[in-house]
Amino acid sequence: MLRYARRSSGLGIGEDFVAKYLVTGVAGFIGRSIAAALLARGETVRGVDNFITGKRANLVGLEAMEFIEGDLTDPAVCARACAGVEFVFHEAALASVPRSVADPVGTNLNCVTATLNVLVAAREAGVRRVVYAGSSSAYGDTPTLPKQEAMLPNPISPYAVAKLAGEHYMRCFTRVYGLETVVLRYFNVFGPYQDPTSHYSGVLAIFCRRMLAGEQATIFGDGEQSRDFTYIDNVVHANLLAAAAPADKVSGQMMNMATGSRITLNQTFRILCELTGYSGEPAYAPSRAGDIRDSLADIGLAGELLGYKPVVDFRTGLQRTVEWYRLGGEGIGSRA
Ligand code: UD2
Repeated sequence: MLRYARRSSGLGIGEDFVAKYLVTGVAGFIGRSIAAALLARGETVRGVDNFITGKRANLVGLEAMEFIEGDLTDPAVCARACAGVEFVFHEAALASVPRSVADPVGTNLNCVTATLNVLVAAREAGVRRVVYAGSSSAYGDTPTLPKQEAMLPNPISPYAVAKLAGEHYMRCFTRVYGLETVVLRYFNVFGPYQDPTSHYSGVLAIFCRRMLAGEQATIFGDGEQSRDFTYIDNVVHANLLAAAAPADKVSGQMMNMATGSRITLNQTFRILCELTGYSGEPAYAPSRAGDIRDSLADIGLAGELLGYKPVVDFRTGLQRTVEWYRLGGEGIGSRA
């Protein structure tokens, strides 16, 4: 029996269309990248987004996907999105530490309530597995490096609390309801399609855009804070592995998703000067509230449980990212 009927024509979604994969937050850069990889593999995909931070332009190239515009804080949207699917990649969130400091309630709603709604709908729809986008911010500002999964979480921003609550809900739904869940704790993901236009955007997207335009970038703090910046292809690769891995090995588990190396913002700025041709100096401004000093992952567990190894290193990823922004990728969306 063909469980997942494919749509019959190149235009529109036939009535028999049933997606095997749901990607939430599909108009965001991580969701978009996962959906593109699934479609390239010939999978049937449904995506959902409310465009609070996602961009319509990011859906260009994903026409083979069924798309639902809707908000996951609405249980009816979650039910529609989950109907018939086997795997959910839950990427939707209101990312950003400073955004959460400014609006903790909005972050809670779009991260915690939405995640709980997705889990309830997934369970009711008979979804097999939910793969969740966790955040390295869960570790907080503890000095021990690298961060290992067994360490006690110590979230220091509303965003970190909200993303961590989602992790707990995942594990709880596995234990209590038998729904398979896998948590990938992402460490500062970057790459093409990341929105560089908001002051809540990831630092590398902001820096690429500004430096390519010959504008000064601002470093918050002394620039000696460090991150395990993770190129998007590594995260996509890990998500596909997490969906396919045997349940007895990965269900109910949480693991770091990163590269296992770190770099300071000052060093990163210098590399970006080389890659973009920018020749000025950065401006320095006071540190942001809720900011973490150093972040570095131990990626041993993902290696053990998923067979994960980074597929693109930081410098190569940064080169590709700069090129994408240089070619005007932002807002165009058609460059894969
Ligand atoms: C946190 C998480 C990350 C992800 C992200 C989502 C940590 C260690 N990481 O990233 O995994 O969940 O949240 O938003 O908690 N900065 C500047 N200038 C700018 C913008 C940022 O200096 O114009 C600094 C910022 O103060 C921070 C660093 O760059 O020290 C990285 O900031 P970010 O917003 O890209 O990501 P971060 O680390 O808050």
